[in-house]
Amino acid sequence: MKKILLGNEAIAQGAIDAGLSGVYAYPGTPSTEITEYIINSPEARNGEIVASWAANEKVAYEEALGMSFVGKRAMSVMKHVGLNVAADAFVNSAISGVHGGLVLVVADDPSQHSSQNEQDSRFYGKFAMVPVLEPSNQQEAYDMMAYAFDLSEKSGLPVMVRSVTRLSHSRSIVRTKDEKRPQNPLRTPEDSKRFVLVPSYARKQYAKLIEKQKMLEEESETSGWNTFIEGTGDRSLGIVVSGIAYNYLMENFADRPLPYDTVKINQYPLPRKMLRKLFERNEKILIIEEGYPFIEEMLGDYLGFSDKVIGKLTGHLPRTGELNPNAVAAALGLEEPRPYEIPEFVAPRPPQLCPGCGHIDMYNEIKSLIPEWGDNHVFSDIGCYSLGVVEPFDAIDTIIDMGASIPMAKGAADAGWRPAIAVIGDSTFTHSGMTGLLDAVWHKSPITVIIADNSAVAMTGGQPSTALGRLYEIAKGLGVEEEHIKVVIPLKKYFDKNVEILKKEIEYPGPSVIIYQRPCVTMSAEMKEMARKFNTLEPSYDK
Ligand SMILES: Cc1ncc(C[n+]2csc(CCOP(=O)(O)OP(=O)(O)O)c2C)c(N)n1
Ligand code: SF4
Repeated sequence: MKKILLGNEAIAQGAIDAGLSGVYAYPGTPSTEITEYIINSPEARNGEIVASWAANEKVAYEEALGMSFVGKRAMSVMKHVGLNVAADAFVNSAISGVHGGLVLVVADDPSQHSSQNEQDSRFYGKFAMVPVLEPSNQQEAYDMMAYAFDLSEKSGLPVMVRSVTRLSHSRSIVRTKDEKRPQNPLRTPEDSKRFVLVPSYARKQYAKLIEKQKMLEEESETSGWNTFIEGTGDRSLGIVVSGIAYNYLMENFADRPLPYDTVKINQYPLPRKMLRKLFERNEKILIIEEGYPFIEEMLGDYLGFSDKVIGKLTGHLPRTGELNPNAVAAALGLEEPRPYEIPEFVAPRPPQLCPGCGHIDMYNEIKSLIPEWGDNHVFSDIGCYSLGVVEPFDAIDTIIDMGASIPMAKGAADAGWRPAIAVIGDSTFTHSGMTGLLDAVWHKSPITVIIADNSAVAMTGGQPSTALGRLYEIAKGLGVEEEHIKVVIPLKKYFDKNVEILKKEIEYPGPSVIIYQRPCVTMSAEMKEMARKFNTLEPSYDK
């Protein structure tokens, strides 16, 4: 069947057709549509496939690992920085190995369209010593999923599929299979002790992982995903091109044959024999890859004894941002680059909070007190409320990674900085803020934690928040004294009351929590109804 699919949808459909039993994810651009597609699939709706948002990426990956342990095919999906959160589970699951096929899909964001950095997940794959697959187009993304699950079961290892924004978020015709592979039956591993990573077992498992590397390299050589493309005879240059960058290369040769021998990389570890042949036959080697100079660092001459390898490290291609066909044309020294620039379809405009958003009232209240405190007292986090950093608010001073606001406020308070305030969203709080608050409670730190509770994971499109209706009880359970857990409603009419509460809690020399509760105005009717049902707390205003 032919379908027009986003790269993310092709990945999702490929997984469904490959016998997927469960997907576990935490939302994050550019990966979110993969899980949303499966959640909305008939298979998930009728309960054949478990499709759920987890509290964070580590939890998501571990849930997928649990499903794999009992023999089923499972997938975990996240954005690149999410893998920092899941890294402990991911790296250790390469040591234990998996049972049912386990595929980790990571979407990288070169150019940082919607991210704090443009880190390249391939390094994590290499670090964990597991296979990495990198599709060049939507069809490959679809086809690769079946292969990824097969390879995971054949090698007994998790397999990473790496996408990038441009692939995840562009559409193309994809031919899908008419028949779905049935799901695996429930069956636990015969050698289940390998999942017990105490040193006596873990050492053996690590040795096995090392042994498997030969087989993985052989697989990269023969699977058909890596290809040696013969050029028409120009031996001045050979090319190594990976993932989506293959399209940028071929756009320059749409109307003529490729003159250079080219190794197209879609699978790691790198295919040594193919690359050796390329190196032996050609004078220079240009490496074209989206992301960090990952292949280039491996193949390049670190000590500079020769200048055979060129690419991002040698300045032939840009180090930052996404590649494009023009950048590749320049690296190839093509005299007549294609006669058009990369079009700007959407004129860039600064992001802003939606009219009527509760975060606006919250920041107006915080901002009214900043003249008293001075700058650099408000540590914040990642979500729609990050927009408190721009005008007209200019109310927050740090945004580093999900969950950093509370520990940073505590660290500053430890150093004697007063006041020390953390502003964190409801989903970010349950993702990775709770442990920071527990620490602050244990040390009786004088910090004020403002939870911007809009009952949704709004920034990534309004997914349900695992925090819904639970924040008060969580804060209480973590040990915050009840008289210092306040609930306020960020509406203009409560401005004075909210500022009064804020001032009082900031004066309190211990940890306090103020829950600013008002649902995101863009939420679906269904989610608004859920919020009405679960947000039952009375605001902390004097009667
Ligand atoms: C580790 C990590 N995972 C995912 C993301 C993507 N992301 C950014 S903000 C956010 C959630 C924000 O939700 P919430 O804290 O409730 O704030 P809101 O956007 O609703 O105001 C997510 C998932 C990220 N930046 N980092
Ligand atoms: S999506 Fe919701 S939380 Fe985000 S800015 Fe708009 S109203 Fe505010």
